[in-house]
Amino acid sequence: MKKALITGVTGQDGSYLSEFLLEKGYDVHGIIRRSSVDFRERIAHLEGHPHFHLHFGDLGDSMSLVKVIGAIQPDEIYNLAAQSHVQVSFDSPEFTADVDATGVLRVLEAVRANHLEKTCRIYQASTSELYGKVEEVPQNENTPFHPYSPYAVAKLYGFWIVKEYREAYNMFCCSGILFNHESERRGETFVTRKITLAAARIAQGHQDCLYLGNLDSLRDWGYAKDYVECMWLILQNDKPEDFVIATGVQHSVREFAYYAFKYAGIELKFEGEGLNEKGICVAVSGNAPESLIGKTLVAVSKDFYRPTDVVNLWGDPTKAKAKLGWNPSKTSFEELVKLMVESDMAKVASEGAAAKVRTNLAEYLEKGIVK
Ligand code: NAP
Ligand code: F7E
Repeated sequence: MKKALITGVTGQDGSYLSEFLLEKGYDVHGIIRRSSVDFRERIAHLEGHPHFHLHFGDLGDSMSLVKVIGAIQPDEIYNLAAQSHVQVSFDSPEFTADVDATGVLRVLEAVRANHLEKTCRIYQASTSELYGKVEEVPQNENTPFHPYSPYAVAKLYGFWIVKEYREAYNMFCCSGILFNHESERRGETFVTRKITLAAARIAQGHQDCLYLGNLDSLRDWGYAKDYVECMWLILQNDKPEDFVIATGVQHSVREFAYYAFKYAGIELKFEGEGLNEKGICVAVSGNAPESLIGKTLVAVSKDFYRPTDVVNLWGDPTKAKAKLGWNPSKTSFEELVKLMVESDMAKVASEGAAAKVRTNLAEYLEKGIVK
């Protein structure tokens, strides 16, 4: 039985990848951080599975990585752990660098310290944020990088150190350059989930208005459940190579909001520009209250603008399609928005006002009010 080690197992991707690898018959080991609060909601359903094991470790602590990797002797490592929020990286740039840059080096060195460099394959969670202030559209494996946030700069180090260890020590280590991927399990401060939760709460009378930043920002959004398959495919390839993983389709934040509200039963019309733009309710359907008609339900706040923002991400997955046989169109943009809204409609219906309290906290975190 093959053994896989996942860092970042409690995150969105870690939870889907765990399910995927368990279904493939792997013995799955995950690293969790020792913390004062247990927050393992995304993997709670896997705890108790005979082939799912958790170990304490931290990307900031090389000794813990050497110990865990030595004890497990994994065939594959998926390094998904990161401070993954771009806005947070402006508030905590040093922490972000330590985890997202030096943390990658610590994983690679822990593999070498255990003399596993010939047998253990390593996947590094790289990102479309490397293209940052983009120099061409769409972006593929040959597009020049231009990182545009402390997060992206840290991830660029991760990308290059993986490439360096591949060439210097002949290790099977590769980066998946993944474009944005979302799901029902997406963290609540990322724009898609913030929108689907807000649309559900507004439709059910628990919130008055959703405040967003740059509505013009363009992203290539896919479904996280489809993307974790690619992480595995990259490690099953004959040789270690880096791959762009994307849908090849681009939409704006405004479009995402339009469809999310539509699936929550609210038709929006956007009026105005920049900070004065508003999404006004022009019609309702289903159980959404008629009293919403005429109200401003989406407004723009400068609190959610970034010092430098990446605004034109659009991936070209040709190489992954050809070499890995991966299908980038399994879940369409509209299907993705719909499944996220349906999940949040159900969540808000069962949690009611409690769902609002949680997200207010998440917004405080994003704005940096709670450090
Ligand atoms: P996520 O939901 O934010 O999960 C991040 C994970 O990293 C969590 O399990 C977190 O653990 C863990 N972590 C953070 N700091 C750590 C540390 N010092 N030591 C050990 N674990 C630590 O992220 P995601 O969306 O699943 O993304 C997975 C990876 O892909 C990340 O590296 C992200 O940067 C990258 N990526 C994501 C996307 C995307 O669109 N989702 C696109 C490209 C690349 P706690 O639960 O303890 O906080
Ligand atoms: O922002 C704009 C924001 O925070 C998307 C991470 O998984 O994907 C993710 O990073 C866009 C940006 O994701 C709000 O300015 C507008 O242009 O959802 P996001 P991200 O920054 O693209 C990449 C690939 C990763 O690697 C990261 O780990 O939406 N935006 N208004 C907003 N963003 C947020 N968060 N909140 C707003 O209110």
